[in-house]
Formats: sequence, structure tokens, C-alpha cells
Amino acid sequence: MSVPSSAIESVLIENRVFPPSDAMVKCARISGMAAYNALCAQAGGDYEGFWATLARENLAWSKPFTKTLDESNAPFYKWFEDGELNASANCLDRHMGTPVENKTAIIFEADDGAVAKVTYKELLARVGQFANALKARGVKKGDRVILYMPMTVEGVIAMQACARLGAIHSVVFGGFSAKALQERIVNIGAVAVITANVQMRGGRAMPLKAVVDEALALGGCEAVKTVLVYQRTKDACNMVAGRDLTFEQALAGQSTTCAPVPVSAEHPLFVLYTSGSTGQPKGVVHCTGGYLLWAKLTMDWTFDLKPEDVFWCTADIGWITGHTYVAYGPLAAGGTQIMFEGVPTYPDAGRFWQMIERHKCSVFYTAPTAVRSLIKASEADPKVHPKRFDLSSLRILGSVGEPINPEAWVWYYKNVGGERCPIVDTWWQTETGGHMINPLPGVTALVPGSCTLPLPGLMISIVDEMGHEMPNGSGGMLVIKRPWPSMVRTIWNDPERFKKSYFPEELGGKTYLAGDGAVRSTGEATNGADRGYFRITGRIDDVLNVSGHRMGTMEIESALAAKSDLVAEAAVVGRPDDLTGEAICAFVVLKGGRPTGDEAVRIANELRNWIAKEIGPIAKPKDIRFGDNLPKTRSGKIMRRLLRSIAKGEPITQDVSTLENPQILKQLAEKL
Ligand code: 6R9
Repeated sequence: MSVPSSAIESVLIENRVFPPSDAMVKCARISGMAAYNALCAQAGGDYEGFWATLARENLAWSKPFTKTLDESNAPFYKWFEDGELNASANCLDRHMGTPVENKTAIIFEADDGAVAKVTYKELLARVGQFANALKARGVKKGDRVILYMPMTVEGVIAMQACARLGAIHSVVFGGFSAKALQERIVNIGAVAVITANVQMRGGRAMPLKAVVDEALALGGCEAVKTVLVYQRTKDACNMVAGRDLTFEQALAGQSTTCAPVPVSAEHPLFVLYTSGSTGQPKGVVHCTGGYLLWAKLTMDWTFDLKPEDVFWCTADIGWITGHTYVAYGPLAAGGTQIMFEGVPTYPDAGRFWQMIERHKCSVFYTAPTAVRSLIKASEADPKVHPKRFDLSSLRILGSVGEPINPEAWVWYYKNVGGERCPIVDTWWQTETGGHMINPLPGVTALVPGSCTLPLPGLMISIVDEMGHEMPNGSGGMLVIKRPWPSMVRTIWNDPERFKKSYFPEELGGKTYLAGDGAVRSTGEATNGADRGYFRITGRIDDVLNVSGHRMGTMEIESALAAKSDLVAEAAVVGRPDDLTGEAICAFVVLKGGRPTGDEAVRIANELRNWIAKEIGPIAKPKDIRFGDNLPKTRSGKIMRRLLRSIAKGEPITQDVSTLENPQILKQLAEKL
């Protein structure tokens, strides 16, 4: 655990400040800084009472809780434990008999532009029917179900149906390989897999079921008794008798009513695997009550969602953002949301803007990588520039997944938001369940590149390795000092790793270590307007953020090492990239010696394809460099900071006197 120099470096001073408009302050749920401060004070005065009230107001409980927070087995905190509820009932049944019943829950736009709308009532019936189909296959409370689905309404239905039964879903992003999928199926002990024949992206059909078959054939998946297949297209796929059913077959004859199973607030709702600093992904466990409270609450606080809003979060359901802000939050809040199957650049890079215009989207939430790639595209082709579209329906913009650079922020603000829409730059993680640090539309003066202030009630600060609070202007590690309702509860099958990763002894064992570096503003450049604002400076562990996707360098290194006929040793680091935020750079030593010319290019491509097979295409290194060796200390430790400099193309200014083989640096600096 150490703070990298990037976190301590003094930062470019940003002095542009965008205060909230009077109109926004007036209409927002949390209206004005005084209201925000009052909420913070309330939480400060009675922390448990603050969350208890919100949990009672925002969720429907079938059995009320009597105890709010149990800290007796810290850091395994429990929230609202003796209360009972059902997540799906809170997202669907709860709206029946209210005006939301016949409201559109989801406006689905397919890859090819076809649009389908589903009301809350229809969604409830489809979820009920799907839950009955799962039940008929023996799926029950506590069972684990893997989803490997496209971005379609059926994905949300499957997640909600699991929740309805108290079954624990684990969604695996459709871009992961058969091997990655199998590891997750085995780790979680899944009894069923829900998938589709194909997923449609950018006009192309990509197989999903075939990948599931391959995963199951890799072994260790004997617990899987059922595979349900959504026929996204008419294309046939292999079906195994007795194990596999199409949705149509599974749903035939099933009633559309299925009583939701009440579960304890601490019953796991889902497990989502994410990269950490070792080779093995972590199964982040989220529980029903606290997580759902957060999903609902942040829809209200961060997005200030109003009944007439049309909300659109562009994230895939395979990531946490797609869980909280597609599958649960918008439904718990009774909102109308857009769900999009395809990619932002198909049929052209005006797709997002065209869809905002078409569906009158009012709250739009996307990733900086998407913004940056659309800036580039609109510079190359004026026809896809957002100014060519009617985006007047927008009132709030959001950003998530990685730091947004001030240039991209300002472009987004001007060209998409028409200088009228606040940008809520939301810092959070798979582990936090939902938003943690971000502006509130009716409260916060915005500063490009800053995620501003914690949500009311959260105790977040920046500390050094000893846990000492850092003054404004000095970088350190981002920590959360008090438990919060939607926090990760454990790592599936690995409570020890949970403690070690997030609650290190060095910090006393009860402080949550986020794994990010951060710095708070002194306010000097803005006459105090942004004093105390947080800015995230990037990960402090071996996790990269490529296009907003978390990738462990160790995972990629293990994948390379597994190609044991070719690879002797490999080290993977990140380097800044204009488009994807960070890019993966691999330094490889081959068993057969250092290749050059065409052979080096051929082997690099072979290794890239290998990684795509081992993990998924998102883990393919952008750069691969070959060397006779890696830079090592005399004790044999790979000097990663040198590799980072080489990857960036920087001259080596660090002290290399402890290096065993300094001549290797020049070799590794050569690009293919
Ligand atoms: C929601 C999500 C979490 C990591 C996190 C941080 C980075 C996310 C950010 C941000 C700066 C933001 N991150 N949002 N960095 N500003 N607004 O992305 O979860 O996939 O678990 O990634 O992403 O480094 O630690 P997850």
C-alpha cells in the first residue's frame, strides 16, 4: 500500500466554476447548499437514525427492521438485518395501483433501431412468468444463477426474476471469454445459466450460447442443471437435451403471477466479479436492503429524477453501473428509462444524440471514454456533431467510470448540455454499490474534472499510509470512515481477502480503503468556491482503468504466463491514453529469445488473441514489447515504475543503480 507519485503531484489548477442555475436549485429535491449541509449535520448527529429514516421512507418492507447497523463483527457490517423485503417487489409490485402502473418502464432500442416499450404492469407480468420458469427448474432462494446476456429487456427481466425468488444473480459481461465465464460459474457454484443465442452489436451477431457451451465443457460446472436461451435472432444454436431450454419453451404454460419471496435485508442480492490486484477476480457481494436503498436514493439525490423524466444510463448490465442504474435504480424510483442494445458508433457516431432526440431523454449518464470518442468522431464528421440534433429535452448529464478530463467535460457541457445542464461526475465503485462522491444538481457549483463532495451522510476523507488525514492540496488515499448501507459485504468464498483488500490492519481494520488516490482542493484558484472538493487521481493498486473497465495487471500477466509454450515471463503496466483513459502495455520475455521484425508482430498478435481467449477482448494489450529480460533489482523484483516510464515513452530519470541489468531498458523502449 503506497501512494504513487501521480497522486501527490500538484495538479493543474482548474479555476472555472459553474454554479447551479436558480431554476435548478428551485426544482431540485435537495435544494441549495444549506439543505445539503443540514442533511450532513443530521447524519453527523444521529448516523443510524439518518439511514433508518431513509430506509423506511424509500423502501417497502414486508417486515420492518428494528436494528439499523450491526458493527459487532466489523468489518462484516450488517444493515437493517432483521427487516424483510424483496427487491423485485420494490421495483415492480410497489408501483401497482399507483399512476406508475401504466407508465413506460423501459423504452428499448435495438441495435437495428427497432423500438419496443414495456410498461411497469407488463414488466411485472414478464418477471413473474420468468420467475415461475426458474422455479419450475428447481431454482430457489439462495441458489446462484449466472447471466451471460445481451443488453436487452430480457436481461433485466432475468435479474429481477432471480431477485423475486431470492436467488443470487451474477451477471458476466458478454465480452468475457469462455474461460473467464467458466471461472465465475465454478467460483460461485451456479445451478443455472441464462444466456441468448447471440448478441447484436454494431450490425453484427456475436455468439453467446456457443461461449456458454465452451465454458461448461471446460469442467467443474456440474452443478449447472439448466441453461435458458433467449432467442435474440432466429439463428439456431446448439441445445443440449434435458439441460437447455429456449425462453419460449421455459415460459410456455407458466403463470404471469409469482409471489415475491421476502428475504432478510442482509440476504445477498447479487455477486459481481471485478478485478483486484491479484490474478483472481473478486466476487463482490451486495445484499438486498442496503443496496436497494442506495439505488433508489441516488436516483433521487444525484439525478433528481422526476416522474416526467426519461432517464438513460448507457452502461451494460454486465457492470455495476448497469446493475444500479439500469436493472434496479430506475425501476425502484418508478422512472422511465431508455435501454440500448448497440454501440455508440453504429450506424454512425451520432447514435447517442439521435436517440436522445428521438426519445426525449432528459437525464443522460455515460462514460468519459464514450464522450472522448464522440468528440473525435464529430471533429472528423460534422454530421454526427451533437449540435446537429435537438437535445433540448436534456436537463442533467452524468459521467461515470473514470476521471473525466476538463477538456472532455467542457465539450460535454457545451455541446451536449447546451451550457444548461449540470454534469454530475459520479465517483463510486463496484464495491460501493452506488454513487459516493458527486455534485447534486440543485446544490453544487461544478468544477470540471472534480467529483466535488460526498453524498450527505458519507464520511469520506484522504489519508496517508499511517491513516493521518491529509490537508487540502495534498494527495493521499481515499478512505470511507464509517460503514454505509450499500457497501460490499464480503468477497464470495473469501472473507479473508475482503478484510485484507478493503479494511487493512494499517488503517485500523475498520476504515474502507477504496484503492484510489485523491486530493481535495484548497479553493485558492476559485476564491474558495471549490474548497474541499475531491478530485480522483487514479488507482493506487495494480488495477488499470481502460475505457472505464477495471482490469487487473496481474490477471493479464497470469494469462500471458499461461501461454507457457511461448512466454517465459511478462509484466503488464498501464499508460495514459487520450481515448481510453489508460492503455494496457505488456512487456514480454519469450522462451525462444527476443523476436524482431515481422516475427515480433506475428507473435504479438498471437499473444493478443490468446489474451482475448483467456479473459476477453477488453484485456488485449495495446502495446506489446519484447525483451531478453525485464528490468529487475538484484533481489529479482521487477521494477514496474521503470516499465511505466518506458510505456509512457518518458526518458528514464529515476535512479537505476539498484538495477541488475540497466541495458535492458533501451531494448524495451523499442516499439514493434
Ligand atoms: C462505477 C464504476 C471503479 C473505479 C474507481 C475509480 C474509477 C469510477 C470515477 C472514477 C474518477 C469518477 N472511477 N468513477 N474515477 N472519477 N467519476 O466505475 O465501478 O468498475 O468498480 O470501477 O473506477 O478508479 O475505483 P468500477
